[in-house]
Amino acid sequence: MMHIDVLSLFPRYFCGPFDESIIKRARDKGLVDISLVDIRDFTDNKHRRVDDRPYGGGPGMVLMPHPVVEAIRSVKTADTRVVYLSPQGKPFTAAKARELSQCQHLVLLCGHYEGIDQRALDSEVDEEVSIGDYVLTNGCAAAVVVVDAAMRFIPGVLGDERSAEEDSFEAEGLLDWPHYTRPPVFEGREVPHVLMQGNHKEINKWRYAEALKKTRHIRPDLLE
Ligand code: 4FV
Repeated sequence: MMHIDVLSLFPRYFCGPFDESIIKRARDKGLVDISLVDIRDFTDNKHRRVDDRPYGGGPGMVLMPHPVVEAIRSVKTADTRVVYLSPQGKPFTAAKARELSQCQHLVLLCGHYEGIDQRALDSEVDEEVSIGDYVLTNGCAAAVVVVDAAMRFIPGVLGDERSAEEDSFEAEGLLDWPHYTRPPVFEGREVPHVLMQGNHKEINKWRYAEALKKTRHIRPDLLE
């Protein structure tokens, strides 16, 4: 079973995303164990302060090193992978999601304020990952994205294993083909006939062609 510790200043942030739908079912089925750690529980001052002003000046506050390293060390073992979510990280991809899904123990460190004291990162973090080139109010949202994407690669999490294998970006690295279901005609718009004929060779050819067309149009970079 994969064990994930999510370290943040807002453990309650995760109550919704981790207690619904596929993630909830996976936890209930014992396919993954997710624990929420409050970094503020590891402060060394009676005011439970976790942030302070940046050396060298500038706007905002910085997360202090002590509570961060103590929080990480409180859960870290020999086979732990510590991932810090930050805009300075490597772009998060399906390949990274699959890689992280194979970890026995994953620690996700969620930033806040302007960032975390670099000495804590140098001391305890294995890698930095970014979910995109924009700035969030805190790293918790990024941790939800990483947990959700990684868990889909854990056998038994998705109803049908094929789903993760046939994902966008997985099969051939293309965007997905268009999907249709009943009714056969909706507001005058019909379902493409090839999908109604039951000829799976023709269906797969059509789907691949549609995926390629969409990828060329929306994400030509994926074809390079
Ligand atoms: C982020 C990202 C992100 C930066 C300041 C939290 C925020 C605050 N994390 N991918 N993009 N983090 O914007 O992962 O500390």
